[in-house]
Amino acid sequence: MLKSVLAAGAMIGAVAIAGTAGAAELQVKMLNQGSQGMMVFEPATAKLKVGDTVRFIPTDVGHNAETIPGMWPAGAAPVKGLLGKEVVVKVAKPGVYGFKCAPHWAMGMAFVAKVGDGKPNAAEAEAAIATAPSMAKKRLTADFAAIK
Ligand SMILES: [Cu+2]
Repeated sequence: MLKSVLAAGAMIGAVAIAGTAGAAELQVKMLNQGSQGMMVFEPATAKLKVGDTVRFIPTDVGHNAETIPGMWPAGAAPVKGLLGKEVVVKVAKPGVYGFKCAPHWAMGMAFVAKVGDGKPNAAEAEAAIATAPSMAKKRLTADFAAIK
């Protein structure tokens, strides 16, 4: 309970109105140490509107943000950010978007966004948790519960 309250607070604090047609930008930090543990995206989950953007900020070096195979809406362009570089992703289609940090995927470094109702690929994305490394599986299971 406390965990979800903290996550919600962080999310509200990080969403800034971008000025165009109600679209918002969510800032996600890539951290060596966050409130939920080591090697994390913070926040680790979000519920977004179609047309919002997510800005991944490498607060610590050695992280990237890229598409998790099987956790991406059909027709949305896959993302592969460079190590230590900011990446801005516009979520233009409804669905569930999973991002991982490639160097820390085995440690469970992942971020999941539900965009709109998430339905186009929600079931498929959740099923893809089974293919993740064990630490990622654990975090993703909690992340998917948080965006329902
Ligand atoms: Cu990382």
